Amino acid sequence: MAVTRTFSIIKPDATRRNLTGAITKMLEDAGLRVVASKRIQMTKEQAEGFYAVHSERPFFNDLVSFMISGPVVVQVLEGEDAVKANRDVMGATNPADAAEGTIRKTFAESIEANSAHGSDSDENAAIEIAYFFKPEEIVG
Ligand code: IDP
Repeated sequence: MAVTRTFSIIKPDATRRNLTGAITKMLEDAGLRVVASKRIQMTKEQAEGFYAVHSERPFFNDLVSFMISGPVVVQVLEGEDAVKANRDVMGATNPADAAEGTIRKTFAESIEANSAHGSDSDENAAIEIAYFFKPEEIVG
């Protein structure tokens, strides 16, 4: 298994409840290393671009409003098969379906305010990392 990178967001519901450290510890305990991290206030345009794949979904406008409702922490994570390791510890999109011990089962408030984002493929990880980080901001 190769060491790869993925992209993570600690979402506004989690930063509002001061869970940045708790969620980062769960990511680290899952074998992931934070090689870039910054706390930002996303603009509406940034959030719309990030979630463009969902632009036809009924929840799109609410999702964009939620993602700009407060600060987020964007991170690049590195580890063995990082996309899978991150998605495993994050848990299912809907916290009602998420396994015990996952970030979303532990912290998510709803299917929308579900505390964390993680890329779903190596290809999307590369696109999402480049959307928020310059190469020199990533220090492995
Ligand atoms: P993922 O974040 O688990 O990969 P996606 O299907 O890519 O799930 O959805 C992106 C985000 O959109 C979710 O994390 C969640 O915040 C929001 N979302 C997904 N499905 C719904 C829904 O049915 N209602 C409201 N928000 C949703």
